[in-house]
This record gives sequence, structure tokens and C-alpha cells, in this order.
Amino acid sequence: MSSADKNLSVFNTEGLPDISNKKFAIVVAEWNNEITEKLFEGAYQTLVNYGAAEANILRGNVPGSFELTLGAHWFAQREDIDAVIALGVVIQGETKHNDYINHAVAQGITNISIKNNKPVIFGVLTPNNMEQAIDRAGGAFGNKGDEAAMTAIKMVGLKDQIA
Ligand code: DLZ
Repeated sequence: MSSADKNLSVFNTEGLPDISNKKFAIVVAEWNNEITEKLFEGAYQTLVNYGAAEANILRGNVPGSFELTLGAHWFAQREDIDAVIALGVVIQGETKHNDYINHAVAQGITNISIKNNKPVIFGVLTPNNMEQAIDRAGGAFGNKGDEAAMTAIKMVGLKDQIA
């Protein structure tokens, strides 16, 4: 099992949809960018590994995770985009700032997904510290960017089946 496959072991990867003509957007928060870049690399590579054309993967940066909702909304509004992946890392701090950001983004992403009737994937890590973040961005616990991309692939296929 390759390391990319190991990261995705929580998923059933049989019968995945053909995504060669699907278009994806990845929105990346610049806060904690040493981690969010790893999440981006994992998400991008997983999309390519499972059949997405590189020309069909767009990227947009936003300053912090709080801005992911609006950045994702701008992409989700576009008819040519099939799914959006929002990537960020909000590390627990001494203040409650992180709680406000996490709740706002989780709610915001849910809202824009429903409003635009397309998958908008919550790829935001909420670790207690940097070590936990590293473990989940290509470290001991895999790469949550890979998982976010696989979720997007599966939801794109489900939409074609169900919606
Ligand atoms: C302000 C802030 C803080 C304290 N922590 C984080 C963080 O851990 N991760 C993150 O992505 N962004 C953080 N930000 C920035 C906010 O997301 C946002 O960019 C600012 O509050 C401006 O709206």
C-alpha cells in the first residue's frame, strides 16, 4: 500500500467516478502556510492520481481560515466548477479566537455548499498544537488534504447519481 493509499484507507475507493472532465477549486489559507501548503500538495496530488486533469484544478489563496468561506463561495458560484476544497489550519490558542474561526468557517462552508448546490469540502485542521498539525499534513496520521480531495471526488460522483 503506497503512503497516499494509506492516507485514504478510511474510504471505499472502489467505483469512483470518472473525474477527467470535472473541475475543482482549492482554496488555501495562508495562516500556518507551512502546513496548508502540505495540505494543498496532498489534495492536488490525490485529484491528479484519481484522474483529474491538472488544467482542471484551480487554486485561490486567502489570508486566513476565516476568509475561506468567501473565497470558496466565489469559486462555488462559477458554473464551470464542480467542487471546491477549503484548506486551513486553526491552532488552539490561549484565547477563544480559534473557536470563533472554526465555528464560523464550518457553518459558512455548510451554507455555501447548500446555497450553490455543490460540494464544498471542509479541509480545516483544528489541532491543539503544531505537532498535531504536522502529523496530519503528511506526517504520522496521513494528510488531511488527501482526504478532503477524496471527499470531493466522491461527492461529485454522488451528485451525478442522486441530484
Ligand atoms: C487571527 C487568526 C488567528 C489568531 N489564528 C489563526 C489560525 O490559527 N489559523 C488561521 O487560518 N487564521 C488565523 N487567524 C486569522 C483569521 O483567520 C482571519 O484571517 C483574520 O481574523 C481576519 O479576518
